[in-house]
This record gives sequence, structure tokens and C-alpha cells, in this order.
Amino acid sequence: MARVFIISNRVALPNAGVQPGGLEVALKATLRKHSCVWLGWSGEVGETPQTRRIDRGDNSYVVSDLCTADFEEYYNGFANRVLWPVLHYRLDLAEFSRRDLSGYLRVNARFADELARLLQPDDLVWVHDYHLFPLARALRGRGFANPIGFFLHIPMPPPEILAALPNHENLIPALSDYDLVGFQTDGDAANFARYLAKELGMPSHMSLRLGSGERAMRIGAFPVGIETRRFTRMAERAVRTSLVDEVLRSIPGALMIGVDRMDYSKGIPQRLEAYERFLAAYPQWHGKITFLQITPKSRSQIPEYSDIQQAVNATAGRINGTYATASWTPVRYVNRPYSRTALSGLYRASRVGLVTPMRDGMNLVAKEYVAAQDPDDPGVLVLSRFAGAAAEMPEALLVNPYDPEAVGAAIARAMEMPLEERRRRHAALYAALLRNDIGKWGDRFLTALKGDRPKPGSHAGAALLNDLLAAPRTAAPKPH
Ligand code: ADQ
Repeated sequence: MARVFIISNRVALPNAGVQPGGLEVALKATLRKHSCVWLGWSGEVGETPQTRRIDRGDNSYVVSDLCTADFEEYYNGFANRVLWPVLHYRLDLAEFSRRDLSGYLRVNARFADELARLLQPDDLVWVHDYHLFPLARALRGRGFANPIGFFLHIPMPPPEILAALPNHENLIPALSDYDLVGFQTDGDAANFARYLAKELGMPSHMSLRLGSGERAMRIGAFPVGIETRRFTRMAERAVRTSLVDEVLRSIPGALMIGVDRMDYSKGIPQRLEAYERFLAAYPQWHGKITFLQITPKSRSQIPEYSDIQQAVNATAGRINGTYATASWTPVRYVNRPYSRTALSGLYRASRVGLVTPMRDGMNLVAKEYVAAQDPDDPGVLVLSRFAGAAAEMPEALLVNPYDPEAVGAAIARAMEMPLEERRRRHAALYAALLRNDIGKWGDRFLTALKGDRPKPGSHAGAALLNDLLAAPRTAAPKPH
């Protein structure tokens, strides 16, 4: 098979230690199965940027530093202060500047130059995430006709929100230079299809004439999964380690766990408020539940992130100040990352997994929590309906994270749930995880990219633009 070029903002170098982040987890199986070249930013910032290459087995890693202006404008600026909030439905947090946009385009052009030096005509190119929307356009402009796919790990909002993104009329149509554009859910793919129809008057057939020539772009849903059985085995071992034992011995009653990167999309302050409402409404659980929230810091250069940090500290302090006793601390808020092994053991030891993002592309923590459970005595997943994972996990207790009382009631329901019901829900959730194991995700995407249509009825097969727009609808507006 041809080499697979993976391009993403950050590259998880082999043996680089703990790096919380979904991309690394999602790509692990693809790296094991194919000969890959993974290219992106090294994570270093310097005035004389260097490029390094590491070869490991069948894979190579090519990473380049960014200069300070690139880091500020491309990464901190346009990617994290404009695209991240807008795509998470937070227009109120977006801070657009033309300078940041030009930095974003400049770094994309640089990645295209880097790729141009390495690509052979039969290589497949798989581009990841919102940092790199215009990369295919930059590659096409350099004369490359390789199959190029794009996967968006975060949500695609409806066109009414996307249209508020300054310069969307250039940026979003640039996605049509990809052969395949993949999303986490059918809802995200449908939002993109609606954008194309609404903003660009694009017809509901798949040959699109846009920008650099005629190209058949397809769009589809490819929900990211996890390595289910592997994670289960890891949790079985990890639950017997001294870390888990010490945690369990140090708390009275049951453990409830939340694990997230520090980000406003994850709804951590709102989750703590929901727990506070739960403690107020269900005093019978005082002293019998401990909420462990694990959240390493991220993007702390950006003020919104230090604001959440403060809000979380304040709420956790208030809850403990109100309810703690000499023998019970209701919230333990931990600010450091844990290994995946340690997390898996903690998930298994937890009676409730609280995963309540305000908006999330998928959310792998929800899936890991389910995979980690003991099927004979499983814990209960309380999951935000606004996580992409909710579409595949209807047997979780689905909640609206904007409604703290409802989340509090779901915690109570999870704590009280009879064993039979817990087993039934867990079995259904676990079966869904196996159907969409991550090992199949990369294959599905790469097969679709090579042009093979997915088998009808296959889970998470590419839902094509045709299908998404198949419902009878009024004539599309003309392009403006
Ligand atoms: P993230 O928002 O980074 O990724 P999420 O899916 O919540 O990701 O979790 C990613 C991984 O990081 C999980 O394997 C989890 O165990 C690990 N992780 C999270 N918090 C951690 C912590 N506190 N300590 C240690 N490890 C931690 C993006 C999108 C998601 C999407 C993924 C994959 O925002 O919606 O699910 O990509 O596509």
C-alpha cells in the first residue's frame, strides 16, 4: 500500500511522554498498520526554526519549529482564538484579526512546502483538524494531484454560526480541494452540507466546481472510537495498582470521576455547579460520594483558560467549604496529567463517569470510561447530549449541561441505579464501542479516500453529500 502522510498541528513523537489529546489516541492504530510519515509542528518556538526527522520502524516523524510570529498568529491567534471558539459555537469568545489570518495562511503554506519536498505521486495525504483547513488548496496550487483527505476532530456548527466567521467565504470553500472531508457525526456532516447549499448554492450532486478546477469532493461521518478491548485489559490490571487502592482507601463511599483537558468547551465549572446542586438536593449522599476531577492545564497563555481555572478553583473551594467534614472532602480537583493506565484504573474504580462538555467533537473520555468498567458491576456514564459521542451512546444518562439541576438529578439516578439496569446499559454501550473500534476508523477513512465506496449499512460509513441533502428541499440560493 502507498505511504500515508498524516499532517496535523502537533505530532505525538514516539516516547514523548504523557500528552493529553485525542488526536494521538485516534491515530495510534493507523500508525501501527501503515507505513506513515507524520508531519507537523514540533511544539518548539524559536527565531531560527529547525526541521527534524525521526525514523521509527515503518514510520517517520517530521517536525518543524515555529517562529514567534507564527506561534502567536497561527496557533494562539487564528486557530485557538477564532476557529476553536467558533466551531464550538462560542462566537462570543472569537477575536478575529487579519494579521492572525495571514499568519494562519502563511503556516499552512509552509507545511505545504515541507510536504512538497517529500510527497510521491502515489502517497495518500490525510490532514487533521481545524489548524489546516487550507492545506489542500496550498498543495493543489503546487501541482499535487494525490488523494487528500481531511478529518475535523471538533464540531462543525450550523451555517448560521459558521457564516459569522470572518472570511468564511474563502476559508470554508477551500475544503473543496480535499477529495474527502470527514466529520465526527452525521450532524456535523449535515451542517457542512447545509453550509455548502446555503452559502454557496452548491447543488446536491458530488461534482463540485470550485477554486482550482473540477474535483469530486465527498463528505462523510467517521466517528472516532477507541481501542476498546485493549483499554478494558489495561483497566483490569490498573484497578489493582497501589494508586487506585490508595485513592479508594482515602475516600468514604463511592467515587465519581471527571477527566478533561482544561477548556471552556468541556464545561468543568458548570459540572461542579451541577454537583453542588446535587449535594444540596440529595443530602442522603453526603459523605458517601467523592468527585475526583482530573484536569491538567492547557493553553494557559490564553486568558479565557486562566479564567476557567479560577472559576473551577473557586467553585471547588466553595463546595468543600460548604460541605466538607473532617472525614470527607466532596471534591478533589487535581491539576496534573495522569498516564492512560492510571486513568483506566480510576475509571474502573468509579461508580459514575461525569462527561458533560458544553460542546465536543466526540469525547473519548466517555468511551474510555465505558471500556474500563467491570461488566459484572459497571459504573454509570452521565454524558452531555452535546458531545459527538452521545449519538452512539443513547444508553448513557444523556443530560443537558446547561441545566445544572437536571445534571444533579442524573448523578442521583446514577448512584441509585440497580445492578441489572447498570449491566444492561453497559452491555449495549460496550457493544457499540466494539462495532466502532478505532482500529477500523483509519481503515474506513483511508478506504473512502482511495475512492472505494463503503459497504451499504456499514456503521459510520461515509454519508455522502447526495444522501445528506437527499430530503426534498426548496431550490438552493444562487452563489453570491
Ligand atoms: P480532545 O478535546 O483533546 O480532542 P477528548 O476526546 O476529550 O479530547 O480526549 C482525548 C484523550 O485525552 C483521551 O484519550 C483522554 O484519556 C485523554 N485525556 C483527557 N484529559 C486528560 C487528563 N486530564 N489526563 C490525562 N489524559 C487526558 C479532540 C476533540 C474531541 C475528540 C478527539 C478525538 O476535541 O472531541 O474526541 O479530538 O477525535
